[in-house]
Amino acid sequence: MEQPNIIRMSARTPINEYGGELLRSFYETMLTIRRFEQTVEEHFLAGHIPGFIHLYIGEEAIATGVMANLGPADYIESTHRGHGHTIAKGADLNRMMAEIYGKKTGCCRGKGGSMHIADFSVGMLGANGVVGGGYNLAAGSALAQKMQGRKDVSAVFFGDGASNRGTFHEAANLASVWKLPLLFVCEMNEYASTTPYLTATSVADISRRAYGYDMPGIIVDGNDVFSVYEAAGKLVEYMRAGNGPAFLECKTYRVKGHFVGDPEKYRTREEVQKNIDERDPIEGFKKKVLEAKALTDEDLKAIEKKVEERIKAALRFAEESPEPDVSELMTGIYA
Ligand SMILES: Cc1ncc(C[n+]2csc(CCOP(=O)(O)OP(=O)(O)O)c2C)c(N)n1
Ligand SMILES: [Mg+2]
Repeated sequence: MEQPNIIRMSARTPINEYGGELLRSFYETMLTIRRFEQTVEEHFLAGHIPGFIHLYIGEEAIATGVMANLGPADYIESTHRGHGHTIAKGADLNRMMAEIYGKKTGCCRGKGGSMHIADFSVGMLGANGVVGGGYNLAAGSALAQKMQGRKDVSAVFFGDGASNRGTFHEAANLASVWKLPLLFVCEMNEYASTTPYLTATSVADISRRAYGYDMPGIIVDGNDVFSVYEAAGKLVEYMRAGNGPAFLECKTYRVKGHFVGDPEKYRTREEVQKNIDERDPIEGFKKKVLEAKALTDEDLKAIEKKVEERIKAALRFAEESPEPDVSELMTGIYA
């Protein structure tokens, strides 16, 4: 029998060989996502933000490691938990925050909110409130890239729960048949809303499904930005060479509730705390770079200061922006 082309890997490059610029960008991106979301959480709970909020806290290494391999001409499709992907792809923080506040200056003129942020200027084609709604859109953007003879790729992010939607199988099959440059990035965070992973999914490793569609897969610790970066790098290189789609499975954990306000009756506080204490991607990164003496405390502090200023500015921008005009109520509607 043929061996499945699915492998497990962790980062092999010594941290000192990454170069200071890349290491600083990892820290800045992860910390920007973390602080942006903590700010959104605080202001949502204070009643300043309408709608629903799903937080990506604890999963920052995935968006950061994948996106460090992509440029503005590469496309991504995101999920209902999309702030991290959007920030890592380079969207404007001010316009993102304004969108979450439902303000006129938001990147979708305040009509989309948290679950529908898009910024085409950086190749971020959209968050998506429909679980599993991104695969076929990303297959479309990958098809466009291929037909235009570009070396660019598309990536679709999705959760363990979303991997059980039929849309996954449709897109994976077509991407394989047409050899589309489409990276499937599974964020295996152990829960789909209130449902623990193994009670609803047929395989221990979701990446095994890649085998059925004849695409290579890599499984990594999704809380280790170095492993995500290196694995995604290999798969993106494979796709840019015209070999077709690939699958990256990132093992992570959703440390926050499914949405802000989730009573979390389906798991214990101890389980959550253990993951926070032992697997936090930002704390893990800091420990590694400081131990390797690849960055100093001062390097980290300078980034922390810059991030705080950007978050404060984004919040101020959102708060001070006007509400959309009533006259815009019926514009931008496809019917
Ligand atoms: C088609 C569809 N079915 C159900 C829902 C309700 N829903 C929103 S998020 C979610 C769970 C998604 O879990 P997963 O894909 O693992 O992503 P995670 O929330 O863990 O990041 C569900 C069932 C939805 N939004 N869309
Ligand atoms: Mg999940």
